[in-house]
Parts: sequence; structure tokens; C-alpha cells
Amino acid sequence: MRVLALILGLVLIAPAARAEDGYDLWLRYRPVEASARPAYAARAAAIAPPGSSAPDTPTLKVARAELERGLTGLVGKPASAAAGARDGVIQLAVAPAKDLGDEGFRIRTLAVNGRKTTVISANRDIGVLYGVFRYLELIQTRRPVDSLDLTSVPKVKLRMLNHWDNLNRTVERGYSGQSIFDWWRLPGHVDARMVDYARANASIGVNGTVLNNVNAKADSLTPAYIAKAAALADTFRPYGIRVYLSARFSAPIEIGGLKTADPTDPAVAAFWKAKANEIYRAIPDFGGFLVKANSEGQPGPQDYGRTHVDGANMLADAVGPHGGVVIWRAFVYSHEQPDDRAKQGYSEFKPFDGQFRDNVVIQVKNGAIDFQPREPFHPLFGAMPKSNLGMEFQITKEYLGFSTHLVYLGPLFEETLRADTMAHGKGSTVAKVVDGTLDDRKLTVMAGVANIGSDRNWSGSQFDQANWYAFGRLAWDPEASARDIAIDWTKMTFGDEPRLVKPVVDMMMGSREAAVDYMTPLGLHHQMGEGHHYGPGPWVSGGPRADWTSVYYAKAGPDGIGFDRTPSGSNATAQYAPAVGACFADLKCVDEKDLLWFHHLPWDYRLKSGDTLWDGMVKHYGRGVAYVDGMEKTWAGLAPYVDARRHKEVADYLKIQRDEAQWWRDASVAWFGSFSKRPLPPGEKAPARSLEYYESLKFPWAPGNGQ
Ligand code: BDP
Repeated sequence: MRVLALILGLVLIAPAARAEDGYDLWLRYRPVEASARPAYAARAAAIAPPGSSAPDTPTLKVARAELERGLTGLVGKPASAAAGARDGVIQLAVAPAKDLGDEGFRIRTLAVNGRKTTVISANRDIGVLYGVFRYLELIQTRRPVDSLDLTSVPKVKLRMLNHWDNLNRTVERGYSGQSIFDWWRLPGHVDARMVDYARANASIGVNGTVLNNVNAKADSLTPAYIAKAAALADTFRPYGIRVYLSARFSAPIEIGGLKTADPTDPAVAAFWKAKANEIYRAIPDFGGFLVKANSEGQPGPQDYGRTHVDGANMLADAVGPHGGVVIWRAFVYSHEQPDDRAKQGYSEFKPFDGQFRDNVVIQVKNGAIDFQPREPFHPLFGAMPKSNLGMEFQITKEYLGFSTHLVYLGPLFEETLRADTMAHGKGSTVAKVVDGTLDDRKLTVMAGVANIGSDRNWSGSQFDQANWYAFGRLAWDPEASARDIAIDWTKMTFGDEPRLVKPVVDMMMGSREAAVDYMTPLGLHHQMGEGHHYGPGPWVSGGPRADWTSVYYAKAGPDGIGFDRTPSGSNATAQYAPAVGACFADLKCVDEKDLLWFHHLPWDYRLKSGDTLWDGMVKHYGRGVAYVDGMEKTWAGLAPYVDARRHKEVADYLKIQRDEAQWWRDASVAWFGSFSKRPLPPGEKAPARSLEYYESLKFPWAPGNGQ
């Protein structure tokens, strides 16, 4: 009987016995094994009561609640610090420190009144909250916490999510259910999930969120919707998260009763000033506006013969007196413009360097086309030293297999951030542009297009949570390592078992290169299905505009393949610093990963491997598929270390990914083979189906497409 009770007891407390569905993200706070506990946890830790050093603000309240929740889960319920002299006290303190800025924190183990005390301190309460999350992360990742002296200060000022969420709860390019923002029931009801959303974001340092799609509706600026946004802002405020709204440039016409949205018209400027005042009355710490103007059919200043500067500065003057910012996107291109689409953002913005207001940030996508599996860094980075230039990454995997492909984006973000713009000589990395140190800019931004939705696991898949997490960590420190981040995430998400952590991290680290291989190897880009962007579509042609087709980008023909962006072609290479551009344009210098991005080459061109271009391409596709095969096998072997429900979900998705990788490979080989007219290299199998079959596939209900 006693043995049975013991076994039952063990089963009940074993972490794997708790149903896990991914809702808890990396904040699971499951018990750590005795050896990994802080020494003080032999007895319970104690959280010092708020003293005069830390008046009880809403942020400190949630910091203390989080600490208690985390410690309770990880090492047992904290005791009262007042209960006599004892070690293991944790003190939260707001105290001036020159080196910590507004949001940094310090965690130190000190003797306070003879007691060993962990002091988490910051200039402001939000820093304390960040410190608490870091402290819990240290325990979760099994780092020693008994003798700490750690300082951390975010390098980027605005670390924000951009939700492409519509007011009817559909999410443009969203693959994890509906929008988490329940606009209809707001402001009367604020879902409890909003608090968990804020906790998760605060835990990785995200301090801003744009609530609505960049393809914006003017309705979100009406009084009813401002009240809804205000309810969210109230909920997020204790977690240091400010709300922003995407602003539709033509709102003065749509909801302001004006005939024009011309930014030089005084009535238009007055509309925006009044609108800003109205928003700030409801949301005193409103962050500002995000604007997609004159891009993909969105209205903008050019509709009135005005410029991006006219538009952005007019809005900046409306929010400026309240401390707000305008984030103006550089993702612009026009079909009337015959020039290479990759050049248009630079061509339109570079001439305006130095003309934008101080509270304007130009938000630039990581690459010059559009969140492709691989793009060279955008030439605007390093090219506008007199402007605030922000980074826009896409966390949602529009072009990387949606939520069912396991593709860890850490290496993609890291590759861009570490790229050297050479703007001021060697070491002028994109990270240094983004964190402002290269040109001494203070208003810095890193934005990520969110992958969050109403799915129980938030991101559509367990592994896509890692992309949200990695984004936050890199926004805090753009020089952080994608591998280190993956290790932390894995430990917190799945546990510390070394037989699990190493293979999972290895799998994650190679997964992005694998996707590049099975989708668009060697610098190919924009080869996906039309509109929904699901699956391969290298044959996509025709339609309203050439630069929405695949054939425009691959330029495959009997003579070869690739987009000539060298001086003999579109000369996009000239938009980079001379040394960088010259390298991209030079076949002896350019990295083969970017080969067909910059060069049009004959099918028999010799790659470094000695293979012809055609053979090499086919092998890359195959390598990508084989990698997914490997992930499936690795994951199957990890069943003993992962709870059944999450294990099965990931296994199912890997099977989907395996099939789709094969589909990408087969369809691409069939299509490009129709131009190369060369045999497949030895050992490579012919595509399973005919080219006509692949071309005939239609997906009218693919998620994330249309409103
Ligand atoms: C593209 C998406 C489109 C977005 C656009 C943007 O396909 O849905 O509206 O980017 O960033 O990648 O504005």
C-alpha cells in the first residue's frame, strides 16, 4: 500500500505528468531538480516586503507576483522575509544607478543586515520587472544564482511587435488562429490572456506593440476603437508595454469629413493634431503611429504630389508634443516604376536623409525584397546616418512554411544583424545601425511582425514560440548569439535533459538553412505560390504586376538563371558601400548563398564544389529535404524526454514539413529542369509528379491571405 502511494505520489509530481499544451511558453516554472536549486532553496526563499526603496507601483506588484509564481513553481513557495534572520532573501529595489538607463537592471548577491540577499535593482520599476524575469530565467536554465553580479541594459530603445491583425480578428499572414485582440468585446471585457501576453513580452523585454495591421482601416482611429485600444493599454502598462496604432494615411477623408489627406493642407494637419490629442487623452503613454504609405496600394503623401518627408513630419508634429513617435515604413515599391524592385526602397528614401523629424523612425525590412528565406541585408542600413533607422523582421513565417515548418529564425536574424555595411569601414554592422551606436542615434527600433494568435500554443507551433522569444532577446541585444538563445529557450520550454537539449538546439540551428535549401537555394528568391504564398510557385507569371511574379525574380531561361544586379544588370550592388557592392558584383568574392540574387549565370557555371550550377541547385534542394528527414528521426528519438502532447504535435508537423519540402524540391526541379534541359545528377530522383500536376495545385483557403 505504502509503495503504491509512493508511486502514485511520484507520478503526480513528475513534471511530464502535467498536461502541457504550450500555453505556458518559456515561463513554465516547472520544479528544478534539487542539484540545480539555489542553495537558499533548501529552505524556501523569501521575498522582502516592499520598503521605502520600492514603493508599491503596479509594475512592482506584478514583479513581486511573478517572482512568487516563478519561485513557487521552480523551488517551492517563498516564505515571509520578516520571519527572523535568514539567508535567501530577495529584495526588489528602485535606486538610482548611472549605468542602468530607464530599463536596465542589476542583480547582485549582497549581505544586507547580515543576511545573504539577492538584490534586483533598477532606476525604474520596469527594470526591476525585467530583472525578476532574468532571475527566474537563470534558475530555469540551471545557472548558479547563489553569487550573482549581473548587469543588463537593453541596447535598442523600442522593441516592438507589429501585429498585422484586422478588426474582424483575421490576421494577415497569421498562421496561429485568430487575432488575440478581441476588438468586438473590448473595452467591456479584457480577456485574461492579455495579461499572459504582456507577461510573455515583458519576459523578453518587448516594450511596444502595434495592435492593428499596417494595411490599416481608418476605423481603428474612431472614438469607439480608441477606447478599446485604451483598455488594452491599461492592461499592458504594468508590464512596460506601450500600444501603438497603424494609421491609415487617408483617415482625414474617411473619418474626418475632409476632401483630402494632403499633408501640406492645414485642415489635414489639424485633423491629425486633434486625433493625437484625443488618443493621448485616452492613452497618456500612447507610443505613436506606424505607417505604410504609398506601398502596395495604400494611400500616402505621394497621392498628392508630396513626399514621405511631408507625410511623416506632419504626423510627427501631431504626436511629438505628447512624446510620441512616427514609424514610417520603407517597404515601398511601385509597379509603375520599371526599375528592379530591390532598388526602390533605397532610391525613394536615401535622398531624404536628414530631413525627417527627430521623432520619426524609418522602419526597414531586413532585406530589400520581402522577408524571403534569405536576403542580403537591405542597402538602406548604413546609408542614412542622419535619420533614425529601425529594423523590421518578420516573426510569422509567411515565406518559411507557415507555422507547420520547423524553422528557427535566430540564425536569419543573426545573419542580418552581423552583416557588415562597411558604412564607416569594417565593423559597421547592421546591429550597430539598429542599436544606434554607428551614427550615435538615440531613437532606435527593432520590430518583429508577430506570429501570435488565438491558438492555445500562441504561435501555431511549439517551435515557432522560439522565434518570438529569439526576436525579443535580439531586440534587447542585437549582438546576442542565436545558438545561446536557442539553448535557453529549449531548456525553459522542454527542460534541461542534456540528451534533449543538444539535439534540439542542433536541429533548430540548421533548420533555416534547410528551408533555404528546399525552397530557394543559392540566392533564389520569391518563388512561392501566388497570393497566399503557400508552397512552390516558380512558374507564377502574368497578373497585374511583374514584380509579384516568380519568373521576374528567377529569370530562368535556356541560357541560365538568376537576377543580374551587378553594373551590367540593374546595378543594385551600387546601393551598397563600395567595398560591399563590389564584392557582391564579383563572382570571385560573392558568397554562394547570395549567388543568384546578384548574378545571372549559365547552367554550366562551376560552383566552388566543382558541380555545375544545375547539379548544385538540385543537390541543395535534396539536402534541404534530407535535413527535414533527419529532424523527423531526431525528434522521434526524443519521445522519452518530451510530454506526449507536445511531442505528437511537433512530430505531426515535421511530417507535414517533410512532405512539403519534397514538394518544393520536386516542383522546383521539374520547373527549372524544363529550362536547363540537363539530366539530374547521379543518385537524384526524378520529381514524383509531372510539372503540370504541380502547376495545377490551388489553395483558395490557405490561411493568412486576404482580410
Ligand atoms: C508582404 C505581405 C503583405 C504585407 C506586406 C507589408 O505579403 O501581406 O502587407 O508584406 O509588409 O510580405 O506591408
